[in-house]
Amino acid sequence: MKINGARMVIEAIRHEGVDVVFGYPGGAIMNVYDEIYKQNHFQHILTRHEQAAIHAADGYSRATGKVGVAIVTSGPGFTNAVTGLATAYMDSIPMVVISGQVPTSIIGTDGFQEIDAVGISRPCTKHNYLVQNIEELPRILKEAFYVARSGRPGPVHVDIPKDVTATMGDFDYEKEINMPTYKPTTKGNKRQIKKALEAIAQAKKPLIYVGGGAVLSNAFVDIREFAKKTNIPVVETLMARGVMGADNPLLMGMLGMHGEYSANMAMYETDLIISLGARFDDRVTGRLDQFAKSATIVHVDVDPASIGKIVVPHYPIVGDLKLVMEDLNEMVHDFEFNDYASWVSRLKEYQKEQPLRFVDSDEVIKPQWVVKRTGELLGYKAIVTTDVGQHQMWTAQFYPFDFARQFVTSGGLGTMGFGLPAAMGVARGKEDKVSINFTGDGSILMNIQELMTCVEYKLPVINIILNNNYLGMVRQWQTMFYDDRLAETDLSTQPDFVKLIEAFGGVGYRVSTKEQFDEALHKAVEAKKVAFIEVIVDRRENVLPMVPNGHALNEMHLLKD
Ligand SMILES: Cc1ncc(C[n+]2csc(CCOP(=O)(O)OP(=O)(O)O)c2C)c(N)n1
Repeated sequence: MKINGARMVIEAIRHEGVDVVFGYPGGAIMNVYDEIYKQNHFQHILTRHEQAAIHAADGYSRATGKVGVAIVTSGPGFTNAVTGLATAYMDSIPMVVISGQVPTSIIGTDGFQEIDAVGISRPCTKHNYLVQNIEELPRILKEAFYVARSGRPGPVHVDIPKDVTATMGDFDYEKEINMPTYKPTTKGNKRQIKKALEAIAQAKKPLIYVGGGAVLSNAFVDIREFAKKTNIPVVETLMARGVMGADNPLLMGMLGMHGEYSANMAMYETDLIISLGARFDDRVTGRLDQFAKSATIVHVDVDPASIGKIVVPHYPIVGDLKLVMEDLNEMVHDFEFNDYASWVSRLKEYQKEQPLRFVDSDEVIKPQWVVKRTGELLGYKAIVTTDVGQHQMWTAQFYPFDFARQFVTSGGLGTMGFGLPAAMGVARGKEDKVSINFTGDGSILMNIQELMTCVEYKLPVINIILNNNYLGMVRQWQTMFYDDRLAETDLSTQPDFVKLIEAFGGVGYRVSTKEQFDEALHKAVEAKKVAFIEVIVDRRENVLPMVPNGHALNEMHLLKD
């Protein structure tokens, strides 16, 4: 039976088992929307901006592990989507973004709402396609989902001209994937794994360094098992929060620019790094020529291109982390490991000497307190998203993450405006959890229009606005490194956040005492509606520890008593 190209898009989404699509219509994508109108296989959520549609699909993917799908129109619809694509790309999030394009006969003529979408998306997608004719559409759709989720995951963009969505063709979706130039390695090389284990067994101060790949490959149970079996301490990147679980005795905390003292010192002193799905980002390594100077490095990654890109490992292992961990856990029994007890206790001493802490106050609410308190009250019952800034770092530091996929944040790109739409995707994908978004008074205004989407689709996102009347993170750098010259970071001119959310149809609470916060959080959870809890916090609080730019990991600014 022949169907049109637009219907093929619907059928592909249906075959992939996707139950929600986020998007925004327009001229070039109308044929697809006409088919969306007629179908009942999946829900379509109309966001109020294309950037938000991509972030929502992204948040949905990060929380559920499924491929996120978003649909936008050509020209301005697509260009609005670019920040979302780049955000997902930097964090390797599996996603398929479908855009409409002007008809093939008009391409290249500067037609109305024409833009070179694949030209623009190339540097911020894993792969992209401009569909030339109806015959290749089914294959491209199938490949798009496959490429998005296989190997190192990432966003894939499919640009479809309007005449292609109108043309009738055969839809044969079941056929095998045949991509001769794209064959991701999944199984790690056993001999190499064995050699790595030999080195690990002989190290004196080995350290497991876990990154976002651990979340993407669902390897967290295996990593916990490996650490426990070998008694090797673990540090997590921002993207790996939750992999070990906050109470795990082997977890030395998050490392990096705002990492915990114990974690950064562990990385500074280790003689063997076991990097699991991490990419040695500059926010993690600090000054590179001082990083892990004499450590042996084992680097496991599904993407061969990311191995050796920043530091050259002694034992590279290419493979899907979950499968490699299964091998490691099986082969570990053949080795006699050194006793790491004294190394672990040394790091525990560091934790005791310089715990992650803040100076609490009864006069004014400290932002760290808000995060900690939310964790005490909700813990594993919440999935937590953030925007970008100080509040993001405090959330990473102080929320007690129990499991992978509990923390949804823009790491690689650091995109303000990510939090609210991503939390919508979480709320839709994880209906049994509370969707909490920690945000700043700067970030929340960047996609504020999405409150309307939350109201329309009953997405009960609770936004906790840590209101410091500043673009806090930038203000912190100005204070510390620019002699307190606060160029364009004062946000004292503000909307009435409570009235604002009420105007959209949500609920809002303004809070300036601890008691009020507890009550507001309780009410917001009960309300099951999109909510603001605007917390008036200490304006001048800084995120510490901090490794200043260009410094080594052991050169942290710490909190002074
Ligand atoms: C889209 C975008 N523009 C600019 C920045 C640079 N930036 C990083 S943090 C920050 C300040 C964030 O302020 P706010 O949301 O109020 O959070 P706070 O740091 O006060 O917690 C800015 C401007 C960014 N990350 N993203």
